[in-house]
Amino acid sequence: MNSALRQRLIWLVSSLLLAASVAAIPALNARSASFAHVAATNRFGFRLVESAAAAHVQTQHEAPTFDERLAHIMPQIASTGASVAVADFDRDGWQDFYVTNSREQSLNHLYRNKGDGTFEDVAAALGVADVNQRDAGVSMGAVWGDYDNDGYDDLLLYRYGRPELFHNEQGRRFVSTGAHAGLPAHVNANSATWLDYDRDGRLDLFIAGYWREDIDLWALPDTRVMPESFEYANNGGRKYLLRNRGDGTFEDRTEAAGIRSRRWTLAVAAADLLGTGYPALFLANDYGVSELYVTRDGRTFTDVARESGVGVTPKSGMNASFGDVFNDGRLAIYKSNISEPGVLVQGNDLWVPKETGKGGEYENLASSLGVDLGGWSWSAQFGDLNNDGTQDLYLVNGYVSAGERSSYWYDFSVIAVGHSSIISDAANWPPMKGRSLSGYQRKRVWINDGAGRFTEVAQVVGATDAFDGRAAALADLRNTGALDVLVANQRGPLLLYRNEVDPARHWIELDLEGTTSNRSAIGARVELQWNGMKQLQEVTAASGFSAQNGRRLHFGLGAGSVDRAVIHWPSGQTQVIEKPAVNQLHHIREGATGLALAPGLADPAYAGAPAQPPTPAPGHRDINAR
Ligand SMILES: [Ca+2]
Ligand SMILES: [Ca+2]
Ligand SMILES: [Ca+2]
Ligand SMILES: [Ca+2]
Repeated sequence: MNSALRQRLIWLVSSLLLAASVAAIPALNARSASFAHVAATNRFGFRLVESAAAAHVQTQHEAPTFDERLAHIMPQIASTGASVAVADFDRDGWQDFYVTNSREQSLNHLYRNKGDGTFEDVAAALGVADVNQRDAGVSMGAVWGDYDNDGYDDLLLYRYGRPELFHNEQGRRFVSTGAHAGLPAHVNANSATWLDYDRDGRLDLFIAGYWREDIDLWALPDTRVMPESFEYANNGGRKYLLRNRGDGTFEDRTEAAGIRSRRWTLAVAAADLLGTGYPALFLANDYGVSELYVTRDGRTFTDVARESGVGVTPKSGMNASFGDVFNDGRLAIYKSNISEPGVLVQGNDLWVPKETGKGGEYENLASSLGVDLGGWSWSAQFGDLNNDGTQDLYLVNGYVSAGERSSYWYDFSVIAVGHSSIISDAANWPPMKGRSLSGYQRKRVWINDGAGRFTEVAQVVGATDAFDGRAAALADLRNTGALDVLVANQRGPLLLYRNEVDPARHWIELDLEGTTSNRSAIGARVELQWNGMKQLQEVTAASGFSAQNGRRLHFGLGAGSVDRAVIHWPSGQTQVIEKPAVNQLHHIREGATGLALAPGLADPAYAGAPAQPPTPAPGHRDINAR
């Protein structure tokens, strides 16, 4: 442990008791929020209205109960598993979402969007509800991707237990691929994503372990299972890079690819961050530094986190998301950490590529842009919430909300400065005894003015909940051109914030479908040229913490129109759409506008694909039909 952090922690040991007073802040803010909410649309161009119940979405996340030798700190051990992942699984033009639960025998939910503002839970009927058991494990999250390119998104479920891949049978049911797929037998995973790292047109999988994979959390070998350090822990779970063979099976290429991380990974996301043409993997790690794995040949990866700057300062990484925050065509990385006023202020990281560098060098601008303090932060997602053409940031937080006037922070800081032999043994961790640890926190909604200033507006626009947020996902659930917000809370309800955006503001959405590239278009990058400016977005799978946004790209435009959309497909093709109509969702198939296919990339995997997509929902336009 470096001396600066040690001093800070020792200092807080002697100065605690401040944490309890933080719990009073949400109540004060709630009082002023009701006045401000009315004017929010005028002031910021949008407001959020929590409407889960009206949308017939009523779920309550429940946590598992692990080995009784962890009972004294169970709220910390069983602190994750509330997740949400968006996809239009039945291809009816309305985006649906999957919600996980984590108690043994509890049920997960698949909310099918009925298109009338309400949802129905079809998880049980379609075979993806009853997936939390003592032997197979309990859900930590899920991520959608069409691994067999049949046009229907398939579902990868990751657990503290056995990861499971469900094949989507044309939106009518899900069938577990079981052991046939060749996935690992047991991973204590908090994150996974789909990416086509070798760009062969088939989605590959990355699953990141948190706890060691040989640990059965219901039957510990002993209590020496905790991280060996709060800053330099290398005794976490292994990672899995699983290459899609194209026959429904996956091969483990982790070792061959040079990925040997043993860090405690909480979040992973993939995008072409360094302009190699291949996706890079960013890993947000708890108890240590981040990792940034880059490939230039689609075979081997190198961790460039240290030289790029993103992997120097050890913190408590819990989020990985990407956004072009300055509309200059460069993706910044947002990683969340822990900040507790007066106690421990790590600050969240916003890693922005340096202008002067040739690529691959980042600087942390979170503090100077005002997006560093987010409490005990989890998911943070970029998206244009107010359709003005800039990427805003929605963050959820809160760790354990229990006794409102008692805090575990003092005991937590004592264990944090211990010797590794002390820290790594759960038996040494002080009992929580019903106390809170960074509970009841205010969420953050940062609006980006495009010039380097973010304004925090959560209470004003209506994001006033104080649950222990884990996953947040953004998606236009009503096909209105506004990004609605889904929030999955640990031991709390799933929230659906309907986004009401000033209708005078223009938008455009692009629903990309690969033909030579993977059909989900994951890794496709769109540069939208608009009003003499540009916005860059890349289609990703996992984003945030245990979350997946809607995969359609949503761009706000203010009062503007679009000059052109330049699409860089993972196959290497570039496709240009001139002057696409605004206030429309456009469905764009790779290569369908008559541009030549790159030679040698025709893939027989598409031979059996449906020739026609279903009829688009109202408000959609199939750009290929023009
Ligand atoms: Ca649907
Ligand atoms: Ca599929
Ligand atoms: Ca592949
Ligand atoms: Ca904006």
